[in-house]
Amino acid sequence: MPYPHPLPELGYSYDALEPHIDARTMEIHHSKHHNAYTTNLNNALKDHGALHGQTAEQLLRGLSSLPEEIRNAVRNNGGGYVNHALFWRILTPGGKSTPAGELASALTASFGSFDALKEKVTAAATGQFGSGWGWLSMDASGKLQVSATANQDSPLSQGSTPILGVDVWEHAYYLKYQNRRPDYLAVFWNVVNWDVVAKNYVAAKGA
Ligand code: MN3
Repeated sequence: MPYPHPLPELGYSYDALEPHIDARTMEIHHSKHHNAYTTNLNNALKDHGALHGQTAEQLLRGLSSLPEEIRNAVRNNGGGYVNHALFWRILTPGGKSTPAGELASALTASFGSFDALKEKVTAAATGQFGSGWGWLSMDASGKLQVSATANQDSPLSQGSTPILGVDVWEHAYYLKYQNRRPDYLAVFWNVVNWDVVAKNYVAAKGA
C-alpha cells in the first residue's frame, strides 16, 4: 500500500504463537517496534509527495535513487516496516505443515533437502553479529539463496525478493530466551506457515 503506510495487522492474537513466541514479546514487537518503524517511515516521507504513490517494497528496491536526505531513514524504517510485515505473515499458530508443490522441489534442488535449508537459515541467522535478519530469498536470476542482513536492511535493496525472514534482533526473543538466540531459532520453525512461504515463492517467480 502507498503512503501513508498503515501498521499491518498480525492476523492472529498476541498469544497465538505461545509457547514458542510469548505474548508479551509479540505485543511489544508489533505495537511498539513495528509501530515505530511505521511512524518513522511515514514521517520521513511526509514532505516527499513524489514518493507517496510507491509501496514500501518499491521504495526499498529503489533505495539508491531516493533523495539522500531520507535514504537512511527509508533504509532503516522502511526496512523495519516491510521486514516485520513479511515476518508476521509467514508465522501461524502451530505452524503449517512442510513445504509442498513447487517450493518443495525448489528447496530440494537448491539446498539438497528441506532440513538442509532450515540448517542453512539457522546458521546464517545465528551467525549474524548483532541485530539483523536471516533470509530465504530469490535473487534477480531466480535462484534461491540464504543470507543474513544487518539491522533492518532488506534483500529488496540488493535486488532479491525475500520469501521467508527471521528477526534476530534481541527484541524478538530476549524476554523469553534472553541471550539464547539458537533456542529461539529452534522454535521459530514450529510456527512457520509454509503455505504462505510457498505463495511468496510463486509470487517472487512471477515478479
Ligand atoms: Mn523486530
